[in-house]
Amino acid sequence: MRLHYLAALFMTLNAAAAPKITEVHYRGSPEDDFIELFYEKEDAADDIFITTQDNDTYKLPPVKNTPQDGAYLVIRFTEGDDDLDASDGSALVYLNRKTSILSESGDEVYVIEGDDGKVVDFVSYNGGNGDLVPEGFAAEEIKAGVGESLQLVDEKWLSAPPTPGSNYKPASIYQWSLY
Ligand SMILES: [Ca+2]
Ligand SMILES: [Ca+2]
Repeated sequence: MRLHYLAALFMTLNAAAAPKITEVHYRGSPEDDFIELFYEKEDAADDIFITTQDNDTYKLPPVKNTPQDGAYLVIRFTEGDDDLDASDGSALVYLNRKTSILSESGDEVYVIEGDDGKVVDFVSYNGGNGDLVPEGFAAEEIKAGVGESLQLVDEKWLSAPPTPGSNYKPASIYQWSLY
């Protein structure tokens, strides 16, 4: 009985899994800027949307071959060749725009799952630009330094040199620049 209960619980947790935001690069040119998501192997891959709620909602293509320890999807805004094979730990998608979807003066980033619009992850920076903070999330008082991006390291947001497709590993805590 106990085993059955645990199996059911595990399946429920898996069903709720979805990618999370791990990096936001908003201070560069449209070609430089990107959003990075981290996919666990079991994360839903085929019904995920990204938006800043400024007339820019995009459905993300499914990421394939996510390895056991997960993979990063780098979302770039201009034109290029997608690489949706995450077997090497990262994948890349281009939204084919002329401009970044990230406002340099402040914005919100939402990861949405399914057609019912459930927000599965959220971050805002520089005070946002007026869109709602979803229930269960908080507005973060964070901003990136010049030439740097916001990165989630050990559950904390910090500003560091960009690491699209991988995670930032500071040699010491003194290399973290917090704003
Ligand atoms: Ca916004
Ligand atoms: Ca990164």
